[in-house]
Amino acid sequence: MFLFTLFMVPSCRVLIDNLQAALDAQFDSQARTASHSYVKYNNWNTVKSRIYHIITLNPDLVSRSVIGKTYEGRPMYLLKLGKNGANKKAIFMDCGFHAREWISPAFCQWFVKEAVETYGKDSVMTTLLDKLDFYVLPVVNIDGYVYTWTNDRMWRKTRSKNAGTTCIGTDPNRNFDAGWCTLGASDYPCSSTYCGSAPESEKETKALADFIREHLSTIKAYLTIHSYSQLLLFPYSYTYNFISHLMCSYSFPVKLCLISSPTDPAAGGSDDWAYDQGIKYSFTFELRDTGRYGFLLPESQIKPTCEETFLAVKYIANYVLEHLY
Ligand code: DDK
Ligand code: ZN
Ligand code: ZN
Repeated sequence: MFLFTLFMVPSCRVLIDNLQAALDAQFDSQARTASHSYVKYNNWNTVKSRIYHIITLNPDLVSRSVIGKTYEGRPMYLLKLGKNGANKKAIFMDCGFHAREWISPAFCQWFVKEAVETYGKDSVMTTLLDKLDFYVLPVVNIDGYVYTWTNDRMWRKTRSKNAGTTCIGTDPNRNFDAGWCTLGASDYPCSSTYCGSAPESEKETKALADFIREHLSTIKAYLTIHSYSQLLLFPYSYTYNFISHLMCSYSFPVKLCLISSPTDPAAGGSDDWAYDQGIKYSFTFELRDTGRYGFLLPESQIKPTCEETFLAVKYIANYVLEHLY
């Protein structure tokens, strides 16, 4: 959202004047070990082993499948959470579309942990997992995520090669077949919002879209987790929507404002595409913060961010369960 806004508005504003200080400040948690922690940012290897661990400990609630491979050949793991049951409807949630939005994969991990820990204790979560399945894709753009740990913390796109240029990558959230590359996306491969050579040109977006197409009869909600801005966005972003809804709802259990993005079009997004497939509860989350740290959100904010977002996801899931269609 942030970079995109820069293109759209005539004037710019410096949000972070000392980037190195912000880079250092993100690792402010006390626990500095190589092992996994839910209140730290974890690299892909650590996330991967934690996924394996959680399945081993909760075989009756969590299972794993591979929905495809990334451009660089990494398996894309999809977790399925829920008690075994017949004809269950499902909620699909993904994290880590954009490599530098580290709080996003942190939330998907938190969600899985919190769901299995509160099953059998919290009555709402117990009902949710008894009656629904959650498909959780913890990191969509794994290659990009790895690259932010090894080379460039601020990388956003995939890591695929583009013909005729040395510029790398496509914006996975401009790569879906929903008004593809019309508004708020670039057809220039060097742009951070490059839409790709065609809809689903990226192996990662193709794998995600294929899975959703194959499970359309069961998937009733699509949630995609990004940062930052603290917004909850609903379709469409591929058209100018002059009916702007801004509701910072008081009944909603989080401090998030719900908007459709009328002034900031962004065609080719997964939420709009999922909505067009008939999934009527389709939302993009933009987690903390509002710009103080931006993508470099300090680790001390992982817990509060995940707690408030968990409430929101639980609330939406419960609503979907009570309004099955
Ligand atoms: O992809 C973006 O630029 C942001 C998340 Se960083 C979301 C844009 C609005 C929703 C796109 N359908
Ligand atoms: Zn964003
Ligand atoms: Zn994003």
